[in-house]
Amino acid sequence: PQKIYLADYTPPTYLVEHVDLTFRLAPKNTRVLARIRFVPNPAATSRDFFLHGELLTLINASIDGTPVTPTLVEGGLSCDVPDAPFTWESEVEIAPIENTALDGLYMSDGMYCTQCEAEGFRRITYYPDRPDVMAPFTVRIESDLPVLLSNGNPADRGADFAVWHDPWPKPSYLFALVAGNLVAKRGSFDTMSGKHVDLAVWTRPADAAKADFAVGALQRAMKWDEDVYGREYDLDVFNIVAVSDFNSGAMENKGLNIFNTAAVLASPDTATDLDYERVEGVIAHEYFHNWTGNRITCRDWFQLSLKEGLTVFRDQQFTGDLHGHATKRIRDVIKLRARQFREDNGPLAHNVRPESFVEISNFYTGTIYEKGAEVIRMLRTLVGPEAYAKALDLYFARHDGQAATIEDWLQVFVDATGRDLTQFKRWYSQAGTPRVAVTEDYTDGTLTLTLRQTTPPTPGQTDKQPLVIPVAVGLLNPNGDEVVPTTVLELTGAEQTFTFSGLASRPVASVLRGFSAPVILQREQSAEELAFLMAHDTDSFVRWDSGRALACQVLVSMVRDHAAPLPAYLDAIAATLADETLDPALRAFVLDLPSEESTAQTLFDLGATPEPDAIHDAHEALKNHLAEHMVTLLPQVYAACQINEAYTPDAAQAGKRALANAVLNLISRNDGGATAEMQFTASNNMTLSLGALHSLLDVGQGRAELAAFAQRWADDRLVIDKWFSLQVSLAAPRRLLAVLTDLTGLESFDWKNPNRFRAVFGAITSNPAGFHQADGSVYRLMADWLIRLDSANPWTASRLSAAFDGWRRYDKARQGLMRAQIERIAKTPAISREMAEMVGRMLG
Ligand code: HT7
Ligand code: ZN
Repeated sequence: PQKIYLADYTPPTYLVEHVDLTFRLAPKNTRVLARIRFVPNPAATSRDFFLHGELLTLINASIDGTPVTPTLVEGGLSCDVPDAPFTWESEVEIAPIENTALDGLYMSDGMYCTQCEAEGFRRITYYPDRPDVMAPFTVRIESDLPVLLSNGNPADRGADFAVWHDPWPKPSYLFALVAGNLVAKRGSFDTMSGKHVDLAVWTRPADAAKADFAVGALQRAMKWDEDVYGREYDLDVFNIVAVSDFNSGAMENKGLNIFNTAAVLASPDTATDLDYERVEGVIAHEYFHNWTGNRITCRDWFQLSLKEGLTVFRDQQFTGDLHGHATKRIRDVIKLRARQFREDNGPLAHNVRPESFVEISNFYTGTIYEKGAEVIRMLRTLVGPEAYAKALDLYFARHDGQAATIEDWLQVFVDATGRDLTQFKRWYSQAGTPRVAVTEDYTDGTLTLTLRQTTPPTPGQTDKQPLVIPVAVGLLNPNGDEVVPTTVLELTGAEQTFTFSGLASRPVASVLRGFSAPVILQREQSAEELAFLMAHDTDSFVRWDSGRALACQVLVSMVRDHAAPLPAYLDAIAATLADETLDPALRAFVLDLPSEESTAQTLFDLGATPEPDAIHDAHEALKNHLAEHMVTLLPQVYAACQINEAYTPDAAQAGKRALANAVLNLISRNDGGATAEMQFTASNNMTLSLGALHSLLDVGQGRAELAAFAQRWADDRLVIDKWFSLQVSLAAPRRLLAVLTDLTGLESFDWKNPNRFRAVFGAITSNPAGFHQADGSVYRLMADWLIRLDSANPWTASRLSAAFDGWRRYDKARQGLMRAQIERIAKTPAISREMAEMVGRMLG
């Protein structure tokens, strides 16, 4: 497949002044009439005219009213056109009902909806489908369905048509259309300049009661963006639509966000506390795109992180401001390490700004999103919050209405602060997770910290240059008092030393506070020192991460040396759990052990070949040791976490429920699941029900509860997705194949629905010992299903194929088995371009 290179960028030959679209909706034969005013681009180097188009049947085309016969080529058409402004008209036919890829115009539950990012608009009509062509759109929808929506403001409505006008120039990937039998939960927002905005969250009638929370979340996001970034909304309406069949979480189409039902619907009995936080976070994320993505968009798809990294950073700030920065940061780092570090360590590693791709859809990754956000967080740390705010004001003022680049983004920081960012820019062009080794020396009241950075080679990039790494450090004296508050050390060389003098005694250094950079810290620390930081550090991130580092040491020695867990570790966990001055949410996090996947990576980094069953057994054994060690403490903590008030998803209640569920998981190892059964029966919310079910399955119980759960929630697809996931992620490793076979044989396993498919095959990565069964049976089953899904929905299939990305870490036999499946996928006739690129990269 053909690769596209960043270096080959050329400006569009024609720009678009205005677009008029008419949709005559019908499931099998929708007609799309386009009237587009083109003008020559003075910045262009040629006058070639090419319009993207895929899976379209061209009915007719004309230029300035004269019929033309364009040349149809793969991926679009070309045509002789004037070297002057002209009006292009075309009519095409498409079949939304046959669109199982969910890209372009498709149908879900009888409703028409669209997904155009990144390159779906070309499946709707012929158009220069690239983000640097921005235009105002007028859209007429003809249908007798009751709700007809598009971008912008409503302009006209009749019995069987609606017209929408979007005055803000936008790229085609932000186009959206929805038509269906929907109901609205309404609200409003008065902006900082007094403009009234009507808000609506549209759902199927059966889901109406689950949309209230989303309206409130949207209002909170709108207010926060005004207060913190000075960004005001710019249309009269803001619509959100919930769709059951959707490839990702949500889409920021101008004025008409389209959401996966999983990312917008919430009610106490069907959504967990984490779901609530996610719903609010995704709503905020899509809303924030109105400025960082829509008003200022990307010049080309290589700049994807320009909008995604920045918008993730903004939604992280928002959730932290609303619900507490400590827990938010820990959650984000857990996700970053699981998703992005894994990617950076394997064959799919790529730059935050890639330099080439076959399919941009394969680059909606942890690196573009989460590492992109980390890069912006570092920039803010380095320049300080005031300079960051000044640079952002300049960014909005300078680039509003433009399609910008990473260079434009960095230049506003250069201009606002005078700082040279030449070296910092390497974060965008160098893949891989840097390792920062820390050594220390204490002599005569002076602590010398030596920091050394290295970045391992990644595919196509062997030579790595030093990066600018902000390392936030604080020092504690042996009593646990902070003697040097947080100081940001700027590591720019391969090796650098930093001194702290005038110290009365040898301090304990707390390093990488707040996870100030997306790096792996390499530091020899004794169990005592880690336990000390767990107990005393003022930085909640290092406090938690010290517990993680200790757990990691314990797990490695359990796997490698069959050692018993260190008493110092068990005591430190018990002390943290018993500390009632600590936020329950933070106490819950110390019980959250590193995943089996991360233990496998740690062992691999230490030169060992990870053995998935041994790792699984060690994790189980450690949980049993913890349960035994805290046999009297656990029920006390559990009792203290009970809540008598009505359910709210706020941080205080959510923290207590998180702790109750974490503790319950260990209690179940002591009481065989008796307390969990009681919690399941008594629960009136999904957080506690699911927590109880999880604990029961973990100890081999819960069959009756699983059946009751399935019966109660049979009509709620999102809840049944949880039911599927839980069984896959918690299956005993040797039973996973049977569980998968049973689940995929159920009538309710609607494999073409991305949420359902992900609920099963996305959950496999949380069960590594099951996935890596030595006979390769689960690899084979997974590959079979990926091939099947690829024929219907390449986007979701190719993303899930990344489950195989760690294949080189394992023993020769497993490597061979995994490689065989990856090759089988690669050789499948008619495999999609998306999947071909993914498996090609994995085989390297
Ligand atoms: N910007 C949106 C990306 C997205 C997407 C990409 C490819 C295929 C389907 C998709 N749905 C949404 C979502 C976001 O980051 O906000
Ligand atoms: Zn986004």
